[in-house]
Amino acid sequence: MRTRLVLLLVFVTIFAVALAGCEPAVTEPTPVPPAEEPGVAPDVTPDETPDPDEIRVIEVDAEDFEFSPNEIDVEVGETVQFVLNSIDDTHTFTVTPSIGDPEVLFSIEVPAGGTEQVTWTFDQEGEYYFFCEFHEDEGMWGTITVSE
Ligand SMILES: [Cu+2]
Repeated sequence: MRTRLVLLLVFVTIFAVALAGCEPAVTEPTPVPPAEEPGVAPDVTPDETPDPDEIRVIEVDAEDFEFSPNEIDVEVGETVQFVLNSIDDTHTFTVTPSIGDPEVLFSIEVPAGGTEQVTWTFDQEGEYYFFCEFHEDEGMWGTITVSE
């Protein structure tokens, strides 16, 4: 009687273990990967932003009572960034609509060794004038020709 019970227990145990051991193999068929949409790649749109409002940078050196360049051509409607580099002294880059016109459109002052910049859009054609407020009499001036 006792041996039977032991045998039964052993049998049950073996059966349970066998069942448990089989279970994964039976209930887990070969895992099918969920629909992962292999075509979906990270967003890789090319970073190519065309800039219609491109700003032209014009560097102007102020040195020895001269601007270089001292003749600048600009198209009507063009936006220009002037970068004034002062080499040897404090200078200004002062722009008027024409020679002798008291109206100052803009003016930047730069100490020796410094750099300043100003961005301006020329909406009207004309012969603009620029000069250094300190050294105009020494010939420190130039022209900006704005044309179509
Ligand atoms: Cu000057």
